[in-house]
Amino acid sequence: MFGREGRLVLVNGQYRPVVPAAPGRAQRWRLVNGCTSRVLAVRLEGHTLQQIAQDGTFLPSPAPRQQLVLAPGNRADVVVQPDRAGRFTLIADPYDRGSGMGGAPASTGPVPLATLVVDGPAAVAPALPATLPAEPPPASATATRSTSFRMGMGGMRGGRGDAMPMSFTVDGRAYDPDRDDQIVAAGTVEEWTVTNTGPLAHPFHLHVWPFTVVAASDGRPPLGVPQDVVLVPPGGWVRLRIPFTTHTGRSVYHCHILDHEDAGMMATITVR
Ligand SMILES: [Cu+2]
Repeated sequence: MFGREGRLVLVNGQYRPVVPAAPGRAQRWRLVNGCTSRVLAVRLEGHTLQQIAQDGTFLPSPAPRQQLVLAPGNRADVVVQPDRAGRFTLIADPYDRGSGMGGAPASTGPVPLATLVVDGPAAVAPALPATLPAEPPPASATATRSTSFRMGMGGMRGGRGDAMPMSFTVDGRAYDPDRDDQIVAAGTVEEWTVTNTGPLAHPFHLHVWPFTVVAASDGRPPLGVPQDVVLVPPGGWVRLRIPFTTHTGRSVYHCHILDHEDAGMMATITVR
């Protein structure tokens, strides 16, 4: 129900690798949450992560983060500037993904991911640029649309005692690649409200057309730049602005918890 989480979290295929660094020398890390279900709330002991990009596009300016929350599929570029020698653990803190239908909480951790080992002669860290080449978000939308992630309770089938599987759907329908779920007129900018009717957070991922988050029901401040995965809080919603101005064609959107997607929490979108 929560999506399977592996026993180990690997970094570049390695278990708790060492990342060498020199004091004062900046490193750019491209963090990708490639986990099937786990939300990674990442922090580096003794350091502030300077986030410069999300899902491959620049933020307007470097944003200092004590902790960076990455849903499965999310990416972030961060600059790490160690200012002293020492060993510092990169940690994924427990993150509350909500709960399952029976109320069991979905949270694990903390998980040590890697160790930054800083030693050697000190260098002077260059200053980060004050502004970054961020794409401006679309100013307004010309159409609205709603869609919802739904998780249904399993149960016993009428008297025969067969267990019915839980259902994972978009708008109550399991994925059918031959069905058109959303048809969008090419050239429009749409505002989508993506709701989550269940008690567990689902990461929404739209292929092909990046979106800018306008607001979220949990009050998270939007990043204000295009991204392609956003966590929809339990019993909540996110509002997205999506320019369908670059490509026509057919694609999909889905929950980025792979077990949910595989069970049917995916839908088609056709832009024409
Ligand atoms: Cu999901």
